[in-house]
Amino acid sequence: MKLQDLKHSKLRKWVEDFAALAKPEAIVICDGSAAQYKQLMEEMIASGLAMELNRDKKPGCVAFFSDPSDVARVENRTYIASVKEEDAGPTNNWIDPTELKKTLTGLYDGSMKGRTLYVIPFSMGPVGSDIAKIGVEITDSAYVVTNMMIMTRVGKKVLEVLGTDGYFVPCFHSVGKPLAEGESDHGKWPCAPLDKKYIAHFPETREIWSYGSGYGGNALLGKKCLALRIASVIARDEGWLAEHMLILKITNPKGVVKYVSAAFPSACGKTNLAMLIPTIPGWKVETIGDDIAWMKFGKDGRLYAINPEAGFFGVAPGTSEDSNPNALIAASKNTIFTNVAITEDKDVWWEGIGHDAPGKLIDWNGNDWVQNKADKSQKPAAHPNARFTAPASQCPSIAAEWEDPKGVPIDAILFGGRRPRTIPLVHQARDWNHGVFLGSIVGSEITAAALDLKVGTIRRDPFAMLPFCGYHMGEYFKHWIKIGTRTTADKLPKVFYVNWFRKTDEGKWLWPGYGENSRVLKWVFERCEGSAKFVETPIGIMPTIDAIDRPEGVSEKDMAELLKVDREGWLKEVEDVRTNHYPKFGKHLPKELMAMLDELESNLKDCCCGKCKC
Ligand code: O2Y
Ligand code: MN
Repeated sequence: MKLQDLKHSKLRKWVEDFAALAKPEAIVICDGSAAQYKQLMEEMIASGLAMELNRDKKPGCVAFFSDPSDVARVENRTYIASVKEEDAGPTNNWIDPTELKKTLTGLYDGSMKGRTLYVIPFSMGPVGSDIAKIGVEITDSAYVVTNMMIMTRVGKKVLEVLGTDGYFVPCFHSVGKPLAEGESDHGKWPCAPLDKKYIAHFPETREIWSYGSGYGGNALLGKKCLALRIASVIARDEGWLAEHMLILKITNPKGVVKYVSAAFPSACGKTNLAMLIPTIPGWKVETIGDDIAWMKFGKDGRLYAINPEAGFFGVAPGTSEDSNPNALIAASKNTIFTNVAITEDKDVWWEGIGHDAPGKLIDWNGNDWVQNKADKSQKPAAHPNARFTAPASQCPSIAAEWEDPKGVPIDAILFGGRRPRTIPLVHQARDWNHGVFLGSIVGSEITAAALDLKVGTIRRDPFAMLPFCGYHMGEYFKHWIKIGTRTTADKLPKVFYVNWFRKTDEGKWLWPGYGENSRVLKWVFERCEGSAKFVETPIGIMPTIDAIDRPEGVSEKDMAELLKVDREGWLKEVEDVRTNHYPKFGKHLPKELMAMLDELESNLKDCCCGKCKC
């Protein structure tokens, strides 16, 4: 397809204007065809940017290796450039939009010299669905194009829906590495230095401008940028929810189905939960999505969720037969691997894959690597944030209705995070506003030194949306409260807080996790049906000690610990929320949440012994 083939005059002019600024060598319109995907891959393999993997072991798979400075989302270079600083709120980086556009226009000037400008028309959500949103990304990275072809729906059908004047979210992306006359990348990953990287969002005009990074969430602009940061603003204005949530389907032995969405901060196992294989006989879990949920009210007053994505951009290290066999199958063909290690027979390997490295590897930096288990300081062969980009349709646990444009009716919403202490295995909110309170205090233990945070401390990540909310988080809390007034209480999802990450004082896991989490899902399911055994406690509704069958290795004492109300720990939690967390939101904090905090404190103080579930 050529630029002249674009029937949408505004889109054509937008591309022409950007091309005049970025000065690419050529312009290609992405039609989304398998032939185009193949051609781009072949070009990248020929140029040395990509490595074709073993055709027998990993058919249709390729590996890429990024620049060491470009390996993950960069939160400190991510901006919400609202007109007023106050509207971005205390949890986002803000720059005046006029100033930021001036800086970025300067950087985009000539940034695509020697490169091809690709135009990617993409749909978040099934093409043509009422809930879907269309974006168009301009990029100079064929790696981005091929990843977008897996992660979203790209091409001609999207242009047909756009017609001659349909609305699209405009997204600019450049790797920020123009080529001089005759220069080539020589197979090296192109990007700009950290201080030149910008992931910018303009919420009022609903634009995304990204520069300098070719990696993941910084460059695949449909995902975190459109489907969360910009969509959260659209959702606020239109009365729905754009959330950092997986969606799963649970079927009980009688064939009754419930749909659950769950928000956990990044690196808390959302993909594993979304693809879980239950250990309890007769129960089935299927996948609708692993990262993002858009939830809108149906005519029946219930919240319906769609997964706006078409693929998984999953973390490879730690993915194994034990932790997530479905993800391994999803990524066994037609998959793009980034920053994994490569075996001598051109297969992939990463730390936590479930078997030792088979002989000599090439690590993600391109160096020879031989596993030395005795050397505790040996650098990993795969980058800890190495990824697989795999089509969702290849996942064995994908639900038949995963692309249903109506979405699926949500029965329960789970919040959670890594909390080694205090937070029990599961508790349920008494009502919607209590659920909003639980979402607002979500936190997770820092497991790796990052973002200047100390390992072992708790980072609050409300609704797991801290890096992804496109506006003031206090106003986002208000939006959630308002959503609860839009229907009757019986139609709203029930809200739960789960914690698979409890540890003993000696640092041993109290709960085995993975497939055994199905026991907790069963209690959630039965609470939605009204059949589960429960008890009211100062923190909310909890299972009785015998309501959840114990997995092997979990003693009665462990279970009591997992389901205990730790009054002292919770009072410290209240204190932390009151002094460190809530004050950040100032006058934007909804009064309902402060009232919930006061009620929790008085419940804990009124409790007769602090141990019982009175
Ligand atoms: O590091 C990146 O660029 C990707 S981050 C990511 C990818 C898939 C799903 N979730 C996340 C996240 O950070 O929440
Ligand atoms: Mn995520």
